[in-house]
Amino acid sequence: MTIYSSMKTSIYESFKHQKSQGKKSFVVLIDPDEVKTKNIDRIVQLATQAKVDYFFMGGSLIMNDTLDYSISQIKEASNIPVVLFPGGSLQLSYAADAILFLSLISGRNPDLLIGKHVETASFLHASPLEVISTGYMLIDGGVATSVSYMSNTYPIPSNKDDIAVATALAGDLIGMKTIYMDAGSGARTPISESMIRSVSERLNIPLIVGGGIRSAEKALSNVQAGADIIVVGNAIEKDPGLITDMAAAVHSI
Ligand code: 1GP
Repeated sequence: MTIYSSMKTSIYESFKHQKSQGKKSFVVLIDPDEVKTKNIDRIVQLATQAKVDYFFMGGSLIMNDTLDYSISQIKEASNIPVVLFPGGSLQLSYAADAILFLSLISGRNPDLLIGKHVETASFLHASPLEVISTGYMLIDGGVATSVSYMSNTYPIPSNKDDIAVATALAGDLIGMKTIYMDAGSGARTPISESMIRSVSERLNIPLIVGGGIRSAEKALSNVQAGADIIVVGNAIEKDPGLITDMAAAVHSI
């Protein structure tokens, strides 16, 4: 019997279950173009020890064809689910467990609201991947980000909590299953606790937050403000040892 991707919900169910229990999740973001093989081994080992909840895989550019290989390396060494966080429609792999099906709802680029979705829908529907509809919101992080440039969209200004709330609510009302607020990889200023709190207080679906988080203290203050899932990439690429303290801080709630 064919199991269509749209029928699979186990990772999203775990997002919702954790939220209903008031528990928080920690995600390590791996850019398969930037992390060398030896770094992946170390990151996966530390992540397994620290009980990291998920790996997200993705980047803004495709430099090579290492995605399948990187995922298979992770799968050999750990049971942590791998979720695709694609920077483009070439970043698809059956080796992953799920994919964030991203709509860039902070922007006004129709290609990233419906165009790419049409291009990839048939592939995804027939794939074994769990597809998680995600309202993706880019928030100004103080530097021009790859996502902003590549998507040809402006981020939401960092002090406009009301616009962030309205955008997240619109995504929820449209029927998206989760909201991902991202200051962009390497953001100088991560998303403020004030904005996270304002959005999370009004949202019933899981809230993912990332971009420029560099310390366990920041990860903790973000979950205290209402983020359900914290994503860290850059800081861990530079210092994989951060995984232990960051995961412990997020799981302490
Ligand atoms: C970027 O939210 C992620 O899309 C993570 O950002 O690499 O800055 O941790 P960093």
